[in-house]
Amino acid sequence: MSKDEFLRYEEDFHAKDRKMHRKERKEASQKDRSKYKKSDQDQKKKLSLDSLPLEKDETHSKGLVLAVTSEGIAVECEKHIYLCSLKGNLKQEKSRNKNLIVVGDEVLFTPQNQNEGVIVQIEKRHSILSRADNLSRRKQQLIAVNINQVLITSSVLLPPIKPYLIDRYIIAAKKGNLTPIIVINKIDLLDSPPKEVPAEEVEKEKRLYEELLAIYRSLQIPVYPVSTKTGQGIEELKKAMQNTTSVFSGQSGVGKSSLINLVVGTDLAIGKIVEKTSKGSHTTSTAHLLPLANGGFCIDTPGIKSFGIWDLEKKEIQEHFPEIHYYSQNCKFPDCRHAQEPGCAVIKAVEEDLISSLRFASYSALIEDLSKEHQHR
Ligand SMILES: Nc1nc2c(ncn2[C@@H]2O[C@H](COP(=O)(O)OP(=O)(O)OP(=O)(O)O)[C@@H](O)[C@H]2O)c(=O)[nH]1
Ligand SMILES: [Mg+2]
Ligand SMILES: [Zn+2]
Repeated sequence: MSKDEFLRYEEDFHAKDRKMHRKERKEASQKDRSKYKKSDQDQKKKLSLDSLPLEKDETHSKGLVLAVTSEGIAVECEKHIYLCSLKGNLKQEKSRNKNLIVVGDEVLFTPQNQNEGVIVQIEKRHSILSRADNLSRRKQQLIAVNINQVLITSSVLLPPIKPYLIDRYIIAAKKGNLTPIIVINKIDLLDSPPKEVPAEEVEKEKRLYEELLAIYRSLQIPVYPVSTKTGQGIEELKKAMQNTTSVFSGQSGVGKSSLINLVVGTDLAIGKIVEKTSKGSHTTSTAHLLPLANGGFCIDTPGIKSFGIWDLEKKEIQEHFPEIHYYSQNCKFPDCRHAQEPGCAVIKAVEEDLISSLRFASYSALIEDLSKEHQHR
């Protein structure tokens, strides 16, 4: 599949006549297959194939996972895109994982014909952005892998900034070996707020925004205030994304796809995909990997509603809040939970505004979440 064909495929995938296309594709691939004798042999051996060692003459190609859809895994190899499936034995280890393969994965695959292949191996990952599965919380849901930085994207007013969500992403990033970077989009709305938002809410959001800038700058986590409407901060963001790999993640509607359109440039026709897949609402439904003109790539992901951190132990939470950890050394009790204990230096520091009450609220909510989970076990 060429890149153009893949883009078309993506559009088809979301089109109303989905079934029709599936049928056409099946017929096309059957036609294709008949041209390849080796694939026919593979078919005959299908039942025992999984347990056999790889054939000597079987060639494996190295590829990069661009997207995982219900129709297949799009793998890029030398500018060509194959729609792949996972080899049977790779599907086994499922107990703790909601998904086994994700955008950013490097794989070895066996091309079956010009458009299709079978993934035989997933290479070791150097970073993982994941979260706890929304429903059960017992499974890890991979968002993207092998990425250097996560652009934690939020917006002001529509929808409003959610500090606790940002804090959760920061922890997930650090646990997964990614650098956290905060992007606050729709900055234009602070100066020209939408009519439906009451003035006091705008004022409140402005104060929250200023406070967050101060907090994260003091924690040395970069913050990029941006606007796709005015172009503010876009050049700086572009620079931060150059020659590296980034994943945009955050709530739905904050402007991840809009930002990517601006940064990646219109020549790649990304805007078209986003528009066509969404029938007006612009909602991204699958994670995509997109190359950048000057090296590196970025990943667009569907918006999330909530974010549970995967594999987080209660005792490690405090390490992720350096300012809380710092003041906790003066608590009267060494095992102080900073709840209602007498002589708690953390609560005192919050009261004296030495620790941000927003950060303390994030911390307390995480502790409470984990306590609830333990009760359910
Ligand atoms: N005022 C204002 N609106 C913006 C800005 N950036 C994006 N929007 C609007 O916000 C809406 C959502 O943008 P998207 O880019 O689709 O958001 P998303 O984060 O990709 O959303 P999901 O794909 O659902 O996760 C669109 O209507 C955009 O026009 C901005 O800087 N300012
Ligand atoms: Mg989107
Ligand atoms: Zn304490």
